[in-house]
Amino acid sequence: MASKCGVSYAQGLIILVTASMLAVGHADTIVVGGAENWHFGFNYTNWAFQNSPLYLNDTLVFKYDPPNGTTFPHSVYLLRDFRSFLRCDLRRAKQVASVTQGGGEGFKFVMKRWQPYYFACGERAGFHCKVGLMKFAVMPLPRCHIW
Ligand SMILES: *[C@@H]1O[C@H](CO)[C@@H](O)[C@H](O)[C@H]1NC(C)=O
Ligand SMILES: *[C@@H]1O[C@H](CO)[C@@H](O)[C@H](O)[C@H]1NC(C)=O
Ligand SMILES: *[C@@H]1O[C@H](CO)[C@@H](O)[C@H](O)[C@H]1NC(C)=O
Ligand SMILES: [Cu+2]
Repeated sequence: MASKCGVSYAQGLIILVTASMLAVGHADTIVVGGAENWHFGFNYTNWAFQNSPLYLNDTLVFKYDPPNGTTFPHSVYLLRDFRSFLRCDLRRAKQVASVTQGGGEGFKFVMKRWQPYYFACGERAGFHCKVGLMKFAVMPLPRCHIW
């Protein structure tokens, strides 16, 4: 994935310029959990670990069925910091997607800032986050370093 960034000096300045032009505006769309989507009991920390690195402007897609008689509701929150992430502390967390927004094509979140993002499901006062493992942290990287 990062191969575009691995331009060596031997490949010359022309390629470097072209590569950096291509890199601007390039971004991937990643479904959180892959085929598992966003559900209770899947290890999203492990998923994030296996799918890293992610990059600035990449889009994360959270897919989960809206609540009905048979499905459990889920949601997406951004936790405030690493400490609240560890504890699944939802106080002062920011809801970014409601229980209905994960339907259809899913809820899309673009990581626009160079900062850690602490995602969690906010349902059942942290139970989904804590026991259901519905949380993960991402630090999106700049796609290309300029040497
Ligand atoms: C991310 O997208 C914004 C607006 O679409 C753009 O201005 C910015 O350069 C992009 N950043 C990166 C690292 O590609
Ligand atoms: C989830 O995955 C992480 C990273 O692989 C691992 O350290 C952790 O023990 C796993 N958690 C559970 C409850 O299996
Ligand atoms: C609830 O949603 C699930 C998944 O979309 C679907 O399989 C199920 O039939 C739905 N149940 C009801 C009662 O609508
Ligand atoms: Cu949940």
